[in-house]
Amino acid sequence: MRAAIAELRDLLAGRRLVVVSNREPYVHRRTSKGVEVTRPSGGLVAALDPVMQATGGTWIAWGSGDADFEVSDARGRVRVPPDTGAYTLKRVALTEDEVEGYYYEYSNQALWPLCHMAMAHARFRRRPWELYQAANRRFADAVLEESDGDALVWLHDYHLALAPRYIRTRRPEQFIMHFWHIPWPAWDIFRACPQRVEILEGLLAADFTAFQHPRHVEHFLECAERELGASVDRDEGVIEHDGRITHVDAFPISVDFATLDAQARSGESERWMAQLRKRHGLDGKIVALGVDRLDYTKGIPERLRALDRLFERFPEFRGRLVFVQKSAPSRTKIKAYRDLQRQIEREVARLNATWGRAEWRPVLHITRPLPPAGMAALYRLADLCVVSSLQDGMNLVAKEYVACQVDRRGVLLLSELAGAHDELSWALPINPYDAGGTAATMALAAEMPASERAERMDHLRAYVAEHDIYEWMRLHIRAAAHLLAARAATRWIRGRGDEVRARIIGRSRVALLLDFDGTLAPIVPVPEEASLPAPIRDTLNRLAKAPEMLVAVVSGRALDDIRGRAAIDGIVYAGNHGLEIAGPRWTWTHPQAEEARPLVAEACARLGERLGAIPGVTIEDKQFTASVHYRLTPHPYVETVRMAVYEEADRSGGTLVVRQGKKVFELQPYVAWDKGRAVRWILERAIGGGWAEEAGIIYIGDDRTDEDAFAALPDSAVTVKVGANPASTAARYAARDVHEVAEFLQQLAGWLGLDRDPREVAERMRS
Ligand code: GDG
Repeated sequence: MRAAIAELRDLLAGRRLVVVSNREPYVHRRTSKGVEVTRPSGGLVAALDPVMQATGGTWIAWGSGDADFEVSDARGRVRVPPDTGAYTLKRVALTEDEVEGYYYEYSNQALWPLCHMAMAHARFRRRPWELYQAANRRFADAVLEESDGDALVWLHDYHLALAPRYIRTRRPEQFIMHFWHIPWPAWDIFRACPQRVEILEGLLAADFTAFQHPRHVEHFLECAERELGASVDRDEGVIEHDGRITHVDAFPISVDFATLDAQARSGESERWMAQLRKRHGLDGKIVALGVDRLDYTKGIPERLRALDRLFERFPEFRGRLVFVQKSAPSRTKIKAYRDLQRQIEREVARLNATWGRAEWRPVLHITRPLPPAGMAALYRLADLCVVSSLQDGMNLVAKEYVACQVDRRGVLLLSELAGAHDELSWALPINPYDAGGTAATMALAAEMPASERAERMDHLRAYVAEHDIYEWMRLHIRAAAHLLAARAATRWIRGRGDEVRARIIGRSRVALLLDFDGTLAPIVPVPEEASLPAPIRDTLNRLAKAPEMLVAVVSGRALDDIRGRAAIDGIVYAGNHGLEIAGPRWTWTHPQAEEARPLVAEACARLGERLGAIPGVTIEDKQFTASVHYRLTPHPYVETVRMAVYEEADRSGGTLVVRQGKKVFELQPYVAWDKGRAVRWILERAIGGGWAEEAGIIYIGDDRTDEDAFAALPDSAVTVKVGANPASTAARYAARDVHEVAEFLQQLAGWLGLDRDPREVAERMRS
């Protein structure tokens, strides 16, 4: 652990870690003996607390203890742990109304059931949503108050989906991470949420958003794509939305293996084992165990049903097997949770009445709190542990059981629907909805030979030991460190004049290749309204007239459109991502694109009929391709648009494919051609075979499609990505926006001495 923490410190490189979660790591409560401090159990606190102690950052959380603000300063801050005061705990005060609306209602009765696909429990009411927003604002305020822009802000879970956005708005440069501990649902479920756009946009304001499982990542990417029209790179795990980039990945959470292992071996735990055995008559019995917060997602009634089936179908276990259900009552203010608690109590009583005998009670339900040594003892003595979640982000109980199984006697039965399932492949899989199947697996586990149990448990223990909570922390901090390094390495073109100049001046030619929308012309809601700002037109006109200069505009627009819109004489235009290219006196069209032309026309006609009535949709027939824009289309209609476009691609039998751009679906011919191939073609035609050596090349673009051009050009080229957050680009340089592009073009004109006599200019270029 010490080595892991040292590594985390290195990775942080002096940056302050600011953790933000709903639950606080230390709670101060008033008792008859005065104020007492307790540390809530749970994986997150157990993992992050030692790191915070070692790195001395700030932890921001809701101050839920009734003496919390008595022991804190005027800003809600207190040093913790109480004995060493190694880091700052900043408590956020929430009103009773906010706790009710933000925590009990919106977090736990809207987002929790939504994400666990338990829609029968979900309700989305307006007032709780407002309070959820208010509470998220308070957390964001606390972050801004307690940190500077250099800190690494790490938010946790579904309670804080909006806070990233509130922080970003007020501090654009802040590095923000978010970890979502629960599942992210499939889009078909997520779209039931009336606040889905705000939730997604809240999370997308983070630089890095992580989930427990790759499936959750996939779902999230799909939701961003479908709901927001964000552009999504599934291979890279990158979402681009509103000019920002968010990286998305899966980092499965784990437990502090070494500490749990040591706890389970301790004399204290051994005393607890003896005591539990004696008190509950467990000696000589097969002990099966369930450990849960009392939550409807954990599948406790389903587990008891399977137990009923076990005693019914496998009579040999009657009198021999005891099921210990260790439950922690949870969210008891919510009716569904109180109902569940009663249901479980009834079921336990029924099972004991049906199967029990004077000397044998089949089910023990323990709801009293046990200290860590008591929990470790339960895990260590259990022959079977049954985790039967109906949905679960991860499920730490499964990993805690493995870590405490120091005698390697136990068998883990693990729901296929828990996030842990794919990692813990040496567990026995169960389907919680299949009571008969689960009962049969319990019987198999109970009779499993000792050698097989040990072998399975060895594999499980080796896995969890290696992939422990410190490894999870390391993955996060390392990802953050990489992104920060990439950000620091961003070579803003502004201020790098000498370096850029050296790449261009002195060659016999200069080639300036430019994307249009978002690069030369600011993005506007309606594409027809995009126009070239006058100062840029003026500079480009001067550049175009320079001798030995090649200027080309390479756009996704149709050739005629881009030519008319840019309206600069004597330059090369490439339309339709280079499928049609024209110089001052010639035009070329890709031969395969020509063949697709009639199909595009038919598709446009049909799309016009189908989508004509949908507000905000514009269909642009660009002859070789078609663009269906939906920037102004209300969200509920976007799916209809998407389906219609994909149907056209299907209908073409593979001749046309769909590409998604910024709020636009493009229907294009399936040809091996892109802006990269197009610019190489232009350079070859205009300059000749030696273009790579002869010309100083500049390519500037903001779009995903410009990446093909960045990658296709030689290392010596000046490639420039336009965007505020240009991580993960193949371009060498970056410009923040159209203004910086304009500034650079001016600078280029200056280097070429374009206000001077053209002969002098030619001379300067050779010098
Ligand atoms: C969320 C996600 C994800 C349970 N009963 C008792 C007790 N516990 C402790 C366990 C464990 C923790 O509570 C429960 O952790 P889980 O992972 O099972 O579930 P959630 O609370 O739903 O947590 C989940 C987790 O976040 C972390 O990312 O794995 O998927 O839903 O530590 O030991 N502890 C005690 N008595 C109990 O009766 N002392």
